Order: sequence, then C-alpha cells, then structure tokens
Amino acid sequence: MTVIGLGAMGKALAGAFLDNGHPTTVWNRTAGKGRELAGRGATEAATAAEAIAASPVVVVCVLDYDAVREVLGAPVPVPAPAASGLTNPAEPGDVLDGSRTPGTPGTPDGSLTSDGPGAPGAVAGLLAGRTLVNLTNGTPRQARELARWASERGAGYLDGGIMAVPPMIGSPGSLVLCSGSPGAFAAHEGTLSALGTVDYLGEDAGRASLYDIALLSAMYGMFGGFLQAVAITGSERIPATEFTPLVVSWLNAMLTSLPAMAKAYDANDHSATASNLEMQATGFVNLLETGREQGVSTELLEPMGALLARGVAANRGDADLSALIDLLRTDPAQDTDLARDTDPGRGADFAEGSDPARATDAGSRDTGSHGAESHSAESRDTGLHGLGSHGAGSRDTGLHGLGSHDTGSHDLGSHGAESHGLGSHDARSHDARSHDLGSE
Ligand code: FVH
Repeated sequence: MTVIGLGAMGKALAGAFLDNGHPTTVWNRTAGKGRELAGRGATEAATAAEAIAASPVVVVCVLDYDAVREVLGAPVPVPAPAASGLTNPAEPGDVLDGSRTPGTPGTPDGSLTSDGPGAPGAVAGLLAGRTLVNLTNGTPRQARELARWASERGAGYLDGGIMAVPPMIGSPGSLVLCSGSPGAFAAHEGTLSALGTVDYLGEDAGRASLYDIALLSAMYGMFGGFLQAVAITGSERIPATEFTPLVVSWLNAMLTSLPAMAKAYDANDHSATASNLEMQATGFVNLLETGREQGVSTELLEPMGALLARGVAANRGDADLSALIDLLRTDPAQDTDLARDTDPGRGADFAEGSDPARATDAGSRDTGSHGAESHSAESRDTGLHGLGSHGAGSRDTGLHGLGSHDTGSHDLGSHGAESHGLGSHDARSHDARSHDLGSE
C-alpha cells in the first residue's frame, strides 16, 4: 500500500495498514510526518512519484481536491455555470491551472483533459495499472471528474468517504463508504477492510461522496444545535458539562423519529404528525427571541426558522416536519441521470416545476417507484450495498462524530422503537429518567 498525505487521518490509515501486516509506503508534502510510521515498519518515500511507484494501490488522503490535484498533477476543471444564473467568466469545460485563473479550453463536459502544470505529468503517468483510492473529502462532481481523469490514465479509481475520526480507524465502528471501479473494489476490498467496515456503494464514483456529504450535513446540524444550546445555557453561567447530558438524552430521543420521517418523505405523505409545522414555526420564534434576549447570536437558527415559515406559507402548516425536505431542493431538475435511472418517478415529478406547494402535494409523486419498501435498507438499490447494511438497529454514527473520539458503538435500537420526535408522531417516550443530570 501507499498512503499519500500524513495528516491526522493519513497517519491513522497508514497505521491501520501496518497493523494488518500490509507493507506500506508513505509520503507527505512536509517532511518529518512519516517518522513515527517508519518506526512501525513503513517505508518513507522521498517524492510522491516514488510513493506511487512503490505500490499497486495508492491511497490519497489530503486536505482537499486542490491538494489531490497538486500531488497527482491533475488539472482543475471549470464547473458548468450554476443554474442560479451566477456568472462565471470562464467557459464550461475550461481547464484552470492551480491558481484558478482561466486556462486552456477543455472538453465540453468539464472533464480533466490534461495533466496540470504544477506537478509533473510523470506522476500522473505512473498511475497506469494501479488503483487510486481517494479518501479526501470532496463533492460528488469532484469525485466523478477525478475518476474520469484516472481512468483516462489507465488507473482504477475508488472514491471514499470516511465516516470516522482518526482514533476510530481500524475498528469495526469506522465506516468507509466507497464507490467507483467494481473491479478495483473486488481486488482490494480485503486490504481496505483494514480501515474498518467498508461499504461499497456502486460504480458511480460520486456516490460515496454524496453519502459522505449528506451524513456530514446531518452531523453539522446536530453540532450546530449543540453549540447554540450551550451558548444559551452558558449565558446564565450553567456549566456545559452539567447541561450536556440532557442534550445527549434529548437528541437520542429525537433521533428515533428519523426513520418515520424518511418513510413519510419516500411515500410523499407528511400527514401523520403530532407536531405540525404551524405549531413548530410559532414555537421557533421563541428560540430566536431567547437568543436575542440572552445575547446569543441567532445565525445558526435563522435558516431553520425561515424554512419553517416557508413551509407554513406553502400551505403545509398541518404537515409533518418531513414536508420541508422538498422545499430545500433549489433546482430539482438537476437530478443526476443516475438518480433518474434508479428513481424515474421522483426525477420526473421534481422536474415538472419548483413550485414548493406542488412539489410537496401529498400523493403527487409516483410512490410506486420510491415507496417505503423500495427504499428500505435491503431493497433500495440495484445490487449496491447502501448504508442500509449499517441500519438504525445495528449502528449509530450519531455519537461518533468529528467532535467525539469515542470508539465504542451505540445502538439506536436501544433507545426504544416507541420513541418519536418532533419530526413524527409524538414525544411521549423521551424518558423522564434520563433527565436526571446527576445520573448521567
Ligand atoms: N480528521 C478527521 O476527523 C476527518 C474525518 C473524516 C475524513 N476527513 C478528511 O480527511 C482528509 C484529511 O484530513 P486530515 O484530518 O488528515 O487533515 P490534516 O490533519 O489537516 O492534514 C492535511 C493533509 O493534507 C496535506 N496537504 C494539504 N495541502 C496539500 C497540498 N497542496 N499538497 C500536498 N499535501 C497537502 C497536508 O500536508 P502537510 O501540510 O503536512 O504538508 C496533510 O498531510 C480531509 O479531506 C478531511 O476532510 C478527516
């Protein structure tokens, strides 16, 4: 194995390969970060090219895609102009150099056409016949572009989203979402499993990133809420350590409502609720008001307040929180071809217009093609292994976020199936006993 990038995550990845007996070569832009790994048996390469040449599998885990491109000598493509009407001085398909100024024209589809000027083409040339496993965080579009570029250079490509923090790597609780070349995955699944549980999401190189970004979006919602909560209580000098157990208990209770919300979304039936949107929008004003009264910024809360108000304005005041999901789609017509292929009903329905009221009309979607059953953990996709295999009953990533180094595993199922959040039916099972701060 070769691991390029020895930040906190790259070091953990290389360490896990070493722990599992895989000969490992490492390289990092700034020298010295491989010393400890060398002491554990890793070979330190002097250059990225030397590192790539050393192994059939090259794992890259650096800060972002700009860094990946710099290391590999891949150019930066110009994205197609956004449908929002924002102007872009460059033409779609232009290729930018590392400084992001318009460069030579590329292909109309925006693919990466030539090797970048910063890193030598010699580095990219070394990839032929190898598998590039890119575990750097990025967007689905970035992943697809890099996959195409790698394939044009004769390399297999796998993109990964690491749903773990560095101390978790190597444990079963560490989930690595992976997508891209099926052949490359079949050949290297065993090796990659040194990192934890590896979940292959299929041939579309962008799919792992899509899931990764979606999961991180959920995580940051939770963390943002926590920051707000502690700022509010902190404004009255309540120690965060005293209050936090109550937050954990409350969030765990609310988490149990997510499967019901998902079911409502898939069925496009948001009618079952004990906590309607109008009630929530009215109550939400108090969150904003309290922030102002207590001298706490409302910047994290305002977007949610606006969305609730938009839901009510779209005549969904009697609906469940799940009705708001469709309102978040700014350009439903941008569904990828892949999404349309697997879910023609949803794509066609969204494409008909962006009228929020219409889009959220109960029964207006083809529930036959994306009903609750078709999206269930086991049956959802076409032979791909979705997150369903890590379903609510078996795994809880909620407590394993970037803010926690807890390597244990937590089971959503243990919070009880009858527990329902504001997002679904009732809040009756939020266990009063867990409010006992002293016992937490
Ligand atoms: N750490 C985490 O909790 C998360 C967990 C989920 C996955 N993320 C993603 O993993 C990528 C790497 O994150 P990291 O934690 O290793 O990040 P750092 O410790 O900050 O190390 C950054 C490495 O990237 C190298 N690097 C930066 N720019 C360049 C460049 N232009 N050329 C070559 N290498 C570059 C940097 O090198 P150096 O500064 O030591 O020379 C580090 O090796 C990331 O995508 C997370 O989102 C981590």
